[in-house]
Amino acid sequence: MPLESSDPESRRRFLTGAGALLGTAALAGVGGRWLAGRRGVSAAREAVVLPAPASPAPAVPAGADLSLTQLAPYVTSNFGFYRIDTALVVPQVDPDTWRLRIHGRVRNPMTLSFADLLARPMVERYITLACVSNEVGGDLVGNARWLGVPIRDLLDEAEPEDGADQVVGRSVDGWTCGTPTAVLRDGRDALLAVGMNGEPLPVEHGFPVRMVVPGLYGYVSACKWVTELELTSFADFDAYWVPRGWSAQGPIKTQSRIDVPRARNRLTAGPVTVAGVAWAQHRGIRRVEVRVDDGPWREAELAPAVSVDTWVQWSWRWEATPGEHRLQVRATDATGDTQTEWRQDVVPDGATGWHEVRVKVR
Ligand SMILES: Nc1nc2c(c(=O)[nH]1)N[C@H]1C(S)=C(S)[C@@H](COP(=O)(O)O)O[C@H]1N2
Ligand SMILES: [Mo]
Repeated sequence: MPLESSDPESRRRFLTGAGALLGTAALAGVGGRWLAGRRGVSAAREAVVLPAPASPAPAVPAGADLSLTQLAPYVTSNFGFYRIDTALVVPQVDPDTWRLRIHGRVRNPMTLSFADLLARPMVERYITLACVSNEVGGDLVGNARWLGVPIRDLLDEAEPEDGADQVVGRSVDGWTCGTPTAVLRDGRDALLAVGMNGEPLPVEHGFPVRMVVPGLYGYVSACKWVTELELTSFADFDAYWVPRGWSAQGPIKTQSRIDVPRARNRLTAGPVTVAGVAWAQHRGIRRVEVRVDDGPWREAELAPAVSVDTWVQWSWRWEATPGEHRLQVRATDATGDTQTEWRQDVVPDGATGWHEVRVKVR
């Protein structure tokens, strides 16, 4: 993922290139299983009937979505959700033959079928997912309503051994991510998800089953087409992106983005709504501030959010004066830490810095 460009298409191209290498390896091994039967699973997907959640998602509070043109909606549609993976060919996994093995350093290894999974009590949560290769101001972040089984319950049954501090999620195509066992067991809504916004997972988002973990970047937590959870340690195993220069640990960094106005928009002097999104999953956003041309920071208004696990929309009313201006934004998370101005590249563990937009006012 050494992705330099902010153009999503060039990211995709790079990842496709990486996928080509991976695909060759996968053909020889575990990947053969799904590539052999590649006739498409859209019919199987449409036949899936998702169970009602035992614990439904909280309602989206009134006002969570400011419904402004150009502002990312509070809930991202499945169609509009960013996609990042190394898969040259999207894995087509038959839910009837899908199995999840929980194994490695556990006292009780387990194997679950899709029916076993669907028979368990499901929870439904809004969780914002973000990519570590999202640049400041980038759009590799989205918020969906996920339906799934708490990973914590499965781990409790499998009984990890002491020292098994890493859970490796392994996809049918051989891709791996490494998640701290402690994070998966600390009570947050880490899910083995089967549903996304009321539908079975779209195939490109991991059908039939993927992981979703609030507060961690996708590359260390959000394994799509997951077929194994292997208990091991960080000392003993490096997941896919780690030998490629990325950090083994990937907690989400607090970020904020200006969606309105857009760069180089031409505005007229007078009141202008400045708005965007901010996220610090599992910590929550306490404050968003905006400033114009190095002036004083002004506190933006925060829209309500479902929980600390989602992003939040913000808005600020600006009395725009004629000329060229620079708008900047920064967020403070609920622990009191303010987003740093320090510009860091996405490698090795996520970009930092303030998003800014330059506009012309007449
Ligand atoms: N099997 C598999 N799962 C994967 C990846 C991958 O390359 N292969 N990429 C991860 C990364 S880097 C991110 S950010 C999220 C993106 O999930 P999405 O495509 O549903 O948005 O998936 C994660 N899960
Ligand atoms: Mo990612």
